[in-house]
Amino acid sequence: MNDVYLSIGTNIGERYENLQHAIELLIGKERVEVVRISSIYETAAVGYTDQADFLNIVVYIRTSYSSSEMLKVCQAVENELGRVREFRWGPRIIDLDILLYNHENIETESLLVPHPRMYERAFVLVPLIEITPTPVGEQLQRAHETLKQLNCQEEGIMLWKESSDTRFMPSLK
Ligand code: X6L
Ligand code: MG
Ligand code: MG
Repeated sequence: MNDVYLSIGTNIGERYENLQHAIELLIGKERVEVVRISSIYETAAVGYTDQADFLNIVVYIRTSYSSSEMLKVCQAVENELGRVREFRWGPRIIDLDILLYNHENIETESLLVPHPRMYERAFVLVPLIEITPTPVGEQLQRAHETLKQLNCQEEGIMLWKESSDTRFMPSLK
């Protein structure tokens, strides 16, 4: 079994429903076990900033899929929600990125893990740290250390719905 952290973001349409739909699709994959879901954070767009605020979460899953199979699963979920590729860093219905895959460093043409810019992005680090209170391994330790140096208010990260709120994904509670 492989331990995998995914970052999920959305800033088009019914953002909350998009997150729920993506999680339901992940739960529906027979080789994926959704173990933990962070709170939902509303985050100012970075990269290309002239677009709507995002909702971002991090999800911890266990899966027998290889990293390249998991990448295909993420892309399938994006397609099932009707994602169309517009411009780089532009608005999207849903985006699923593999942050961590076990403690591996993966460098292929289609996949870089750990996600190359995860340590610079508060919208990734805040929910990741929330669901990894005891950081195990070099990558999570670095994530925790980096976050201490970021000011979440300056970074435009707002708690939008706490994960203890059982209206979010009641099937997991
Ligand atoms: C300099 C140059 C500084 C580029 C930052 C950061 C580029 C992030 C792209 C950057 C730079 C990205 C989300 C988002 C995107 C999201 C929020 C990206 C790719 N995805 N903003 N921007 N949440 N809040 O999920 O992450 S586009
Ligand atoms: Mg992304
Ligand atoms: Mg992506």
